[in-house]
Amino acid sequence: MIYAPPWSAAAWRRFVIDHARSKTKAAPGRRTPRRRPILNIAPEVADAIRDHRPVVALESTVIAHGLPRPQNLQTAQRLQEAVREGGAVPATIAVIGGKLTVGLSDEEIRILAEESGIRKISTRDIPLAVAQGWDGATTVASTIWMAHRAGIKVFATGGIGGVHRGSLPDVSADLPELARTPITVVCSGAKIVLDLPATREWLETHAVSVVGYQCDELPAFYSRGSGLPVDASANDPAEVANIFRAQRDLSIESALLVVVPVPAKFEVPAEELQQVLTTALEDAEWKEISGPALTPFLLSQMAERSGGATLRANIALLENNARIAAQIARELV
Ligand code: PSU
Ligand code: MN
Repeated sequence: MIYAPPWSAAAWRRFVIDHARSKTKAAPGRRTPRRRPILNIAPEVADAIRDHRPVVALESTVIAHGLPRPQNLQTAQRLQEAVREGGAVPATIAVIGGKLTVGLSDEEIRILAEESGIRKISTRDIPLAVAQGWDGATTVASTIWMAHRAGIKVFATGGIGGVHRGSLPDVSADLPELARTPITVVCSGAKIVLDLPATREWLETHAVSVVGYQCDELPAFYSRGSGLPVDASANDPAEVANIFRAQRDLSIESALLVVVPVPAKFEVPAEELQQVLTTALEDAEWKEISGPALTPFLLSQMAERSGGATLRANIALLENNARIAAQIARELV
């Protein structure tokens, strides 16, 4: 089966790519172009998509807000290399000057990693960012929104957002976006800072299939296990590709969530994390930190209080996921 992006499929992709390549010219007698490109796709990425070569999308919130400097910039570059080592073209995604950009330049990545005041852009922010010309890093939600519309089939990250703990209901926009975006998402589950059982239930309710990559338990990010079940296991990239193809053949519109445990030698056992986490959560409540600021705050607190162990685990799993995502993308062309 030929994989079809949404709306009028091939025509849409041609429109997006052709318009991203050449500057849109105004029709004679008109002051502004009738149609503007919706996505700004880097030529290398656009060529790979058009020629049906493997591409892996990467998010940028993890660069701008999820990791401390200078490890964030190094990791962003390492993730792109890991995708290339795995045999695919990397497409790191963000919003640059209001342009929805698929495939960032080295300079754009540096800006996201080093400048202050970079926004965190979720799906609801996309139209605001476009209209007001923002610079911003994209979350899992907004990254897969763009990646899918560019015709990319595989996305890699560290951890997805989920249902937060606490009395105020806070559910990441990552979850509803996973429920309506047909793309393969490779990650290491959701972070321990979240309510993992509630997140697992949400995925089930909204029909997002969860496949354990060489594992039969949902990983808990820094830890290899959570005690929560996956829906099926896959042993290699070809098996994952098979499941995604079945989803597309059935016109299922949700993502395929592929969960990969952190490499064993970087694992931080869940019991060790508990103390660190409890303190970080108390701190967040004391300082009244909530909304989009909560995830980055908890991550940095935990890295500090674990002597860097959570940070090393985070970087190791990101790289591992990027490499596996590339192998899956190769099976899907
Ligand atoms: N998990 C990480 N690091 C991160 C994030 C998740 O280990 O930086 C980011 C991702 O971009 C994810 C976002 O999409 O946090 C979720 O934020 P929120 O809970 O505000 O939706
Ligand atoms: Mn939130």
